[in-house]
Order: sequence, then structure tokens, then C-alpha cells
Amino acid sequence: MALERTFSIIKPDATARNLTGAVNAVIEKAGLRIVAQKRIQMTRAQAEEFYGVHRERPFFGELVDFMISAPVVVQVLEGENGIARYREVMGATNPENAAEGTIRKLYAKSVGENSVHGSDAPDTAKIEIAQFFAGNEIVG
Ligand code: DAT
Ligand code: MG
Repeated sequence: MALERTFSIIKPDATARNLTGAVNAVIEKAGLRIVAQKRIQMTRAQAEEFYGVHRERPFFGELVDFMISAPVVVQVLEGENGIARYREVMGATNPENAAEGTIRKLYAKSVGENSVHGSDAPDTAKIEIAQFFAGNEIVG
């Protein structure tokens, strides 16, 4: 399989605990390359758009409040089979179910405050990358 790009967010629980570097170390050790990265304060509108697919879920309000509670680091990662690979490296959504050595097992506080986001499919990766990065900000 060719190199594939995925969209990643280091979430507020991780940035607030100064874990950006620790998370990036796991990403890089797993063979994924950080080809774009910036620290931003998400607006409520950006968070609502980003998680729009979850709008009807009971945790939506909580999720949006959390995502704007502190800065986040948005990233584009690149690697062989990058989308699925990063999902593996992140671990299960609920850290109680996450495998040893995964980012969520190591660092997540709870199912809501779970340290990282990663795209789940090629179409969503493309949309999510485009929401936060211009083409010339991504340098492979
Ligand atoms: P993932 O982030 O693993 O792709 P998801 O897309 O199902 O998981 O959900 C997006 C985010 O919503 C997730 O990272 C944290 C939050 N979330 C999901 N399920 C939740 C729940 N049962 N309670 C609280 N927050 C939840
Ligand atoms: Mg998801």
C-alpha cells in the first residue's frame, strides 16, 4: 500500500498536561511522519463542524465544550496504511479497552477526555485535513 495521510488532534486533556511531545514520540516511534502540525484554539463553530456526525449523540455538548476548553494540536500524519495504523497507535476510544502501549492506554483520562483524535476512513481524512490545513502547509 502507498503512503497514506490521516488527520490527528492532540486534544485539550493532553495539551493541558504538557503531553504534546510525549504523544508525538509515540507517533514517531510507530513509524508515522508528522507532515503538518499547528497549535490552535478551536472555536465552538469549528468543533461543532468537526464533530458534526455526532450532533445527535447525548455527549455532543460535552464533547464540544471539552474540545474548546484548552488549545489543541492539529496534525497531518503520513505512513504506510496511515489511517488504520494511527487508529492502532491511538488505541480504543475508551482507554479502559485500549491495548498496552497505545496513546490512549498511556495518557487518556476517560472515554470523553481521550487525548487524541484520528480519522476513521480515507474520505473523512480528506475532509478533516482540509478543514484545518491549506495544501501548502503540508510538507511530506
Ligand atoms: P474515536 O475518537 O475513537 O473515533 P468516536 O468517533 O466514536 O471515537 O467518538 C468521537 C469522540 O466522542 C470520542 O473520541 C470521545 C467522544 N465520545 C465517544 N463516545 C463517548 C461516550 N460514550 N461518552 C462520552 N464521550 C464519548
Ligand atoms: Mg471517530
